[in-house]
Amino acid sequence: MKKFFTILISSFLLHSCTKAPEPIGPVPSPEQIAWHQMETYAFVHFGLNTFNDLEWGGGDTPASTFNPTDLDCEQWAATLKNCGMRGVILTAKHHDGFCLWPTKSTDYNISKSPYKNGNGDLVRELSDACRKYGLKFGIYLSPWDRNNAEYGFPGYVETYHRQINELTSNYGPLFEFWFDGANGGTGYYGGANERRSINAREYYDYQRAKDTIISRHPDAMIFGGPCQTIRWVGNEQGWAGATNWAMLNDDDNYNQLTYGCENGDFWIPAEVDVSIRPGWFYHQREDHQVKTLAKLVDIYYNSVGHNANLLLNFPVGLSGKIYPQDSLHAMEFYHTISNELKNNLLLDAKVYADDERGCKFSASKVNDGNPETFWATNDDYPYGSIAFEFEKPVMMNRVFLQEYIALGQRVKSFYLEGELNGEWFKIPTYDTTSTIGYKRIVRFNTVELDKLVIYFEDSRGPLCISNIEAYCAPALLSEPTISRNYENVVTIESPDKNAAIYYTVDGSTPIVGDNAKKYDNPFIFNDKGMIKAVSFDAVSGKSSAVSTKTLPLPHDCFKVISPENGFNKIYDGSGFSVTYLMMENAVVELEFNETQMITGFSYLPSQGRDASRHINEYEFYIDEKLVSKGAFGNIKNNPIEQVVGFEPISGKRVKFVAKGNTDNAKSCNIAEFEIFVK
Ligand code: FUL
Repeated sequence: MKKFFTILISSFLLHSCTKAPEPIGPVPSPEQIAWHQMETYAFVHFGLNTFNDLEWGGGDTPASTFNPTDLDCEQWAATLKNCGMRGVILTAKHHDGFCLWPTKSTDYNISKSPYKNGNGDLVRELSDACRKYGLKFGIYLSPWDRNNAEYGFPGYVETYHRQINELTSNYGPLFEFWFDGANGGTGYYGGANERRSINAREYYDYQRAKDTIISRHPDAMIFGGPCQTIRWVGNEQGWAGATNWAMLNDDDNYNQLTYGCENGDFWIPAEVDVSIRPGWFYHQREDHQVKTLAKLVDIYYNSVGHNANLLLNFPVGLSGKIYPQDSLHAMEFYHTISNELKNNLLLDAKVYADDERGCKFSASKVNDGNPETFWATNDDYPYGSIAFEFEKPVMMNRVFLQEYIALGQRVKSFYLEGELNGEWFKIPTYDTTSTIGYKRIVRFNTVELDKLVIYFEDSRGPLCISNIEAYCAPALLSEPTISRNYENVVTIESPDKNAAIYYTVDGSTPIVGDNAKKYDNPFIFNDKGMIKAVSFDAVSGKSSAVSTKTLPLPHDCFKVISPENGFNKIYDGSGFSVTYLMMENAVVELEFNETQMITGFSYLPSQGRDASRHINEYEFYIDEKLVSKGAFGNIKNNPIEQVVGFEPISGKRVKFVAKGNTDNAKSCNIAEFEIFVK
């Protein structure tokens, strides 16, 4: 009897302290939770566009042009694996309609190309390689088809479903199926060459598509369309809102795509798709525009760190391989993030909260390393605070939080406070601290702390926090960028807000604590000269490599004779503000106030994404005498700054004349033009 009562009492106690909070809907499906856990995976855009230097082929590009000479899907898979990617999504068909597998649904496919003499099947090759390298595999199948004669009519819908059928039947487990939002417009359409528009929500019969996919791949996420289970984030720049709910009500509302909807009825989390280069497909002209390490790291914190998954695109090149600079940057990115989030400062910290829902949901669950346990507050407590106490002071600049999303996304607002030597202070963060969701990583400038407290000010119900970590990421220490605008204001920027910047203006190498000045604000520099700068991390005492900017004479030292308008954009230090000149008068002519010893000039073509009309032939005169003429050989493919130098020539008036441009167009572009003098 006694034994019975003991069991009864202990089971009562156990029950009273083990009841989890009620879910607050909507909640994710187990498949969606598994997808959240993938966090980072790759996109590959490859197809006819690659071989025709296009982003959106019209549907009339001959299949015979698809001719990779050295295609190696295993190289893709091995590279992507080494970059920390957990899966790959392949553009099995882009808007041009060309299918990368030997489909029976259309002749416009890989079997009509020279690749493997028509016996290739890229979907097979990549899915096999993914399996071999332990990557999940997904498919992008553009609904819009600019090749198909029946596009816009019922016939194409059947063709499209046939393609979905083939792809879901023959290529192993799929983790994601991507329906692109771009729809309808001009196209070849079997020779009709016209504009066709459809109502995308109805035309494609997405419900049938979803049924087919899910019946064969129950774990797969559906991206896009009216039956989606994950959503587009509303931009292709690589960021989700700092406030980011996984819920959605209205997928036509762009604001909701980026920030989600607190009271949304559906769990439809965001996926951030962004390319490692400006374009989705490979273009040689973008070889110098592979995103920098600093940019990729920022993208990570603005996507994975903002409760979204990151889908990073690799435009496979003409040879059929991922380019070395792309894989190098992506690998550095992976190692940097892994290193930044390596030593969890909270593992050994003492933790306590102001409210706990009994023993099973105690504060200690946030740093027990188990994602299935969580700290929860009582039902009447939709807020709360949690404190971490360190044995000795720690340096910190990242806090990493996760909610137990199986019970819904709850937190609406929180902030961080630190304590050092008994002094409390609020920690200023880089962006708003509002929602958390599956994962939120908060960045701030390095602070020293004895204690960290996180105040959850508002929540949709009792808190359910499964994990909290904190880190001190070393500064990235990329070289700063130096630029001077038309008003002679010099700005120096470091991609890492944690790093200080030091500089010199006399051409000497900046040494922190010696000749270098600390940069706090932009400053005027109205002379010619050389500015050098470094990023400096006070925590490690390390400096970046030195960046150097040679500044020509400021514009008040000369009179602009040509062009009449737009010289301010040519002399503002930005490759993105561009002046276009008609070829018959594509002249930059300047007259110095005083005679100068001229040593050369530089021309920077537009750095815009789809820039064309770069000057590729020029003449250069000093005091009406031709001193240099020539061509900028590879400027179409590699539109970087073109520098021409010569032995010093004394003169007052200089003239740069564009004699040709890369597109034989009537006008040409100039982003920047500078004259160098001794
Ligand atoms: C866009 C498409 O139009 C682009 O070409 C690319 O495929 C990108 C991922 O989605 O909407």
